[in-house]
Amino acid sequence: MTKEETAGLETAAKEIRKRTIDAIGFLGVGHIGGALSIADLLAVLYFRAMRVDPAEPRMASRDRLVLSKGHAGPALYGTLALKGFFPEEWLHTLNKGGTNLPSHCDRNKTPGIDMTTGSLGQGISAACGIAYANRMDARDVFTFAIIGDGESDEGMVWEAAMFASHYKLDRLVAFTDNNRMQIDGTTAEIMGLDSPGSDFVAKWAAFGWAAERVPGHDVEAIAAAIDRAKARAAASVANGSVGGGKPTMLILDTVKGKGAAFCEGQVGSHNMNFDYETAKKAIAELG
Ligand SMILES: Cc1ncc(C[n+]2csc(CCOP(=O)(O)OP(=O)(O)O)c2C)c(N)n1
Ligand SMILES: [Mg+2]
Repeated sequence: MTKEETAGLETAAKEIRKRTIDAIGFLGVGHIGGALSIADLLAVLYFRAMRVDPAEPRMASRDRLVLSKGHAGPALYGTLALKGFFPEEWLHTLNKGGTNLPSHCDRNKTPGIDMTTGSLGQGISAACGIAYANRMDARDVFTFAIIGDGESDEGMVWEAAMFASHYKLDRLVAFTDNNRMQIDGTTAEIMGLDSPGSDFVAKWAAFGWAAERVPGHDVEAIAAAIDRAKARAAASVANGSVGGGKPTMLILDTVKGKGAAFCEGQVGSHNMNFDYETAKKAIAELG
């Protein structure tokens, strides 16, 4: 990746953060922590990795994204607005009556949203179905899915893990937003799934996935890891076995609330009240 490309993605991530903070701050409450931790990933997905067309949000040949941790919807709305899926003004209607942007993702309300989510565990399972259906329809598309580390406490996540490897869904590329915090505590104290000797990479690999750990705020590293997943899928096509390989899980080590001093690294950032003045100050600090 060129220096210019990296700088472009970093700028996109910053713009996504600004829109996310602005939208939630304008409303006064929301899931700011888990939204900000995926901004860099969303920048890489929508400004490099995914084939999407804002003018045709439902085009059959698009790559899909399922935001399984649907409470981080505002970060995806910031991304979709930046990409041109809908007018920026919509961001100030977040979670208000009659809005097209509910707090959690709804595929029937928002252009560019591929799956309704919010009930943790279900999104990754839906992503498996989408990837499987696209293969049946011989569509050359990738399905991406983002789950939370706390969400990974849901048994349904591991049912999806079994399904995807059994059916060799090598065009499914999933990410765990490993920000080490969940609703009211650290993952280490509530359900330590990523501890030395029994970590996320080993768990997903044991379920038959190609799994690796990636620094989650490094756009270049995220892009390279997605490129490797795409190369693996292309190799299985070259071998004459479309969809013959492993699904990919990238464990992104992230920081909850990344980029906003008023909430970064705090468990309390999960669903936080903050006023518009605080939002404006954090946006100015991003530069
Ligand atoms: C099935 C289900 N149970 C409980 C909740 C309530 N809930 C919303 S977010 C959350 C914590 C999720 O933690 P994590 O996946 O780590 O999210 P992040 O840190 O990325 O915000 C919980 C328990 C829910 N949305 N769905
Ligand atoms: Mg978390």
